Amino acid sequence: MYQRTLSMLLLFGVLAAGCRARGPATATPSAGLPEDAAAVAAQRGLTPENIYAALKTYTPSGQYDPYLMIASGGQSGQMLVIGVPSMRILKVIGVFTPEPWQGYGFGGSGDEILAQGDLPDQEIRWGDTHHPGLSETNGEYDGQFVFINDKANARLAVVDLRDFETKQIVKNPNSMIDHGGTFVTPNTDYVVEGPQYAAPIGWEYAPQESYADVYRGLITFWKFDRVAGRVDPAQSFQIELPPYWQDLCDAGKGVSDGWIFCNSFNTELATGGPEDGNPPFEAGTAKNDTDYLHIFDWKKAEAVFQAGNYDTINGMAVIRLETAIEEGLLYFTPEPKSPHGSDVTPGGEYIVVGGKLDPHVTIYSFEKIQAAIAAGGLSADQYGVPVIPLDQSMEAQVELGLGPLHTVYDDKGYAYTSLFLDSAVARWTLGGAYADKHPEEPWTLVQKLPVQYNIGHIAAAEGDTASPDGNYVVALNKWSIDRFNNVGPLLPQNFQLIDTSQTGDQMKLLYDLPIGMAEPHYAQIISADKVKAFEVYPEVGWNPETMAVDANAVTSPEQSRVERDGNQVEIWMTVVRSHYTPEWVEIKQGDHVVWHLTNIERTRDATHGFALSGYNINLSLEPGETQTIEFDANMPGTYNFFCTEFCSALHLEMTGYLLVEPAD
Ligand code: RUQ
Ligand code: CUA
Repeated sequence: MYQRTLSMLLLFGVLAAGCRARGPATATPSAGLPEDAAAVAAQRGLTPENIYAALKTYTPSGQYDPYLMIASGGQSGQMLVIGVPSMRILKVIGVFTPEPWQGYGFGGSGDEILAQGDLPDQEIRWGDTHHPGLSETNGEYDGQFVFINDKANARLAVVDLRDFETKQIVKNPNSMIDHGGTFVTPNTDYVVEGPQYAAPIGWEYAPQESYADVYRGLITFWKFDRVAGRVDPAQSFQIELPPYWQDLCDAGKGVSDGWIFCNSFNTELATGGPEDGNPPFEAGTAKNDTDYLHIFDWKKAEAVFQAGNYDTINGMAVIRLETAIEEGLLYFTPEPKSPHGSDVTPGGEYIVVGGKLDPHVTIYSFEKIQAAIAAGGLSADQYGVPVIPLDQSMEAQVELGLGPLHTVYDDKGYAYTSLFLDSAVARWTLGGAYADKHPEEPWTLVQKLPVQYNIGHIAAAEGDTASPDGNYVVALNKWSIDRFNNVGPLLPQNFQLIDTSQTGDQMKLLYDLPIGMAEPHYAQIISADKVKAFEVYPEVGWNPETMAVDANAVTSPEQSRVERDGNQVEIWMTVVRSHYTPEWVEIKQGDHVVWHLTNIERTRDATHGFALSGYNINLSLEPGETQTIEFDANMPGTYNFFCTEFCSALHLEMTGYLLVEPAD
């Protein structure tokens, strides 16, 4: 009897949570929770809100998520793939850091990709990934590629979503740190890498006193060749900027296609150094009441680049600041105190900028910006960049709370802004072109939902495309404090899933996902049906680096062989459940070994590993995949190679010997 009553109460709660505005729900006992479910709920102390959240997120075994969240992996240098709404982690993608499960960076083609990001005299094997940028067609995610930056070393990586593997890393030849990227232009013509802390172009030595004259900002337009699946540095260019600290950027789309917007701070040109009696950076960079939103005409910049109107610095085309001013590529407009974020509305009409020390978001009108540029007569900043007065560019300001950072959108005319200091997600109404989408006042705060804690970025389902979906928002919280079991003083980050399917003040917190591997920054959430990944590689012998059949693939054990030419030994090996062919490889100390391995399986998930003890070699060979390793057999001895994936009942038997005979 108690359980029957409880189940009615619980169901009532579930329904009430779903239709609070529509008056009391009238549940019948027969529609209640099953008694055993009600007992579980009672035993676990679940509230009606908890049960609603569980029903919104629980994903039965074998069912797929409708969305994939591609998240930055922060200091891990990697990327994460997470199912939404289940919040199940599906994959860590090795990007800037060797990744053992994928055999990325332990002898196979990952070594070459990682080496593309090295400096001439320094190997770099980690990254601080910040902002994933999915490739777009007409301002919509197209599911083909995702790009991400490494803030720590100013690099950019290209991941192909056919196999979720990194294909290319490019090192910015003129910057050593970046931040405001990656983001793409609406058809992925360019992958843009925005700068951060100013430095001399090419990071050459320049003393602090030369800051205003020599230090510069630099935004990079990496040309993306979609057919090759690679960035083409020869077709890429940069624009020199004043030494403000350009921060977060977004590409215009729709009506603002062809333009790019970046917030900035430190227009004070603060150089810090309290040890020399200067204000420290955090004070010096926050002195001015306003900084500058940077407004770029990238289509015109592309034309200037194509006309050859640039300097080549370290092999890269750099459009000089004076050229950018003369040609009308760059404009400024003021932004309030310590701005952060720059997020273009779905139709491209407005640009929303947060203010770390301002309770408002400021909304700029692209139309007004264009009118001001056309009217001319603008005054200039200290570097000669034309400045559009705020009252000529601003559409509205909305007071949201403390520490507004980033903004995403939905299909109901709402914007969602992360409030770092308030630890909340603010839902507010767009006006103007969006006012008829919702019944509320335009440009008004609708709801502030507390999150746990210190939210940085925010992501929404298809939330920065031309047509956001509007079902889910994820808060990417920097602190988790008391949310999880104590695992020591270094705490996981906390991704919190929020239900945004209902209008008005009905956002609900659904689920927490602890990220215990680094501090991710941004994430994007793509509709899962847009991603058409391979189930197995299309043909036996597939080389994931070239995305074609490898000339050294062998398709059957009969073709396996070992050939010697002087001290060069070349091995063609097949890999299949549950053996390597050949199983014994005998070479001599000092031999140079080139070893081709082909997984000839056609069965989904029949991945084999190849670990070679002692030689720091470790591969993952997915069905159909070919990899080549190359090493000098300097250490004599008896070594096993073995499979690291539990592929079959005879997985332990999947091994072989490498005998390295000592040189005499
Ligand atoms: S920003 S610290 Cu993405 Cu808010 Cu980098
Ligand atoms: Cu192949 Cu284990």
